[in-house]
Amino acid sequence: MTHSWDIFCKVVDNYGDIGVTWRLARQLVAEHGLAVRLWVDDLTPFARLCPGASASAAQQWQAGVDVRQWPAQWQPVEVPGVVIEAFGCKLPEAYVAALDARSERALWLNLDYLSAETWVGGCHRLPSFWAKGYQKFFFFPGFREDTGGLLREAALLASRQQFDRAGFLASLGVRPAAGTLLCSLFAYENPALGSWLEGLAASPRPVHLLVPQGRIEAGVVAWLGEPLAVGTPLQRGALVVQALPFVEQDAYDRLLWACDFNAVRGEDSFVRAQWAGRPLLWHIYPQEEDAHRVKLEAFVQLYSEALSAPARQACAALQDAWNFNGDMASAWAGYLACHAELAAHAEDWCAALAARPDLATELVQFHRDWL
Ligand code: TRH
Repeated sequence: MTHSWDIFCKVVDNYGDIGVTWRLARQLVAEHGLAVRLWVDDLTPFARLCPGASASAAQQWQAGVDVRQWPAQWQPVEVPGVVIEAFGCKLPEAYVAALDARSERALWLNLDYLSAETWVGGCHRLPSFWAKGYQKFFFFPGFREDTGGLLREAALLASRQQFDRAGFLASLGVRPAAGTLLCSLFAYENPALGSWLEGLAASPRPVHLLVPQGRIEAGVVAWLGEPLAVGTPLQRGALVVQALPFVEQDAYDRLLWACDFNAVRGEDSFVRAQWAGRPLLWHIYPQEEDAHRVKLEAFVQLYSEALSAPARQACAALQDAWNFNGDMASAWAGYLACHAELAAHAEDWCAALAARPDLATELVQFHRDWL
């Protein structure tokens, strides 16, 4: 049972909780030869990321992962050698009791949220003591050497290099005019959206903005002043806006690779945009009392260390305006003035991150060391 892992996922909202755990589960199976059960309390978002999946099956196999509906009434199951609770979701009491009672110790991990803040390194791999002295370890993803790294499949960057961009875009009905800056937009509702769209429409370089269906769409439609049908481009000044369907998770990666600039949100799309090697605009998950400001600043600071002062300033101004309702039109103009440097930097940043072990490998190694 040391080759069997359980991952527990509670969907708080949106797609990030399942997005991260589904990706991790697939990679542990495909690259580390593990048997993985993924327990999910709400399979509806899962079926959107993985269109072949059922939103209601008690059990299903997807990409070699044993996907289970986490039942409201927990039924006893055998506890495997490794148990991951994602983002502090609470395990069923009966399951914890079975974990405690297991004759051979099992490794219990809490996979935490991603942050570039320096305190993360001090908490990564730390144990906390549970009832009966059972240890649970905190495992933190991250950008720095002293963290658990980021989810990255072994073939990810090579696949990006070989990717048929024109073919992929044509399959979505996207035909950007020559010289256009192709952008994608995935975000929560955002009061700064209007000023960004104004800035894009007035842009000296034509912009083609792809908008997968989701929470930002209503704001785009309000700014356009007319409905936006999936696939039909609408033009305003230098800006073409085109709605796309919500695509499956691997296709979303390709969408990020295909674009010159990506607006992303949450945790998982944010990481995938970095593996795309393109400049990104991060709509960080908003927290009470602006707690996300510190997290955003920590990332921007780390990300910008190797940039010239003007590019660093342009990058910070853009992220700040987007997240805290600033003037996106002027922040975008500032960004465009540094676009070449920021585009080159995005590739360098991706390469530097890729030189580190990925999160799944770090988890497997941690388990080996613990045994
Ligand atoms: O959806 P998110 O905002 O998710 C989360 C949750 O809200 C969570 O509670 C919170 O803690 C976390 O953010 C910070 O953003 P995220 O993490 O980027 O997840 C989106 C997923 O959706 C990601 O796996 C990519 C996927 N996706 C597709 O598969 N197809 C698409 O067309 C798009 C736009 C996204």
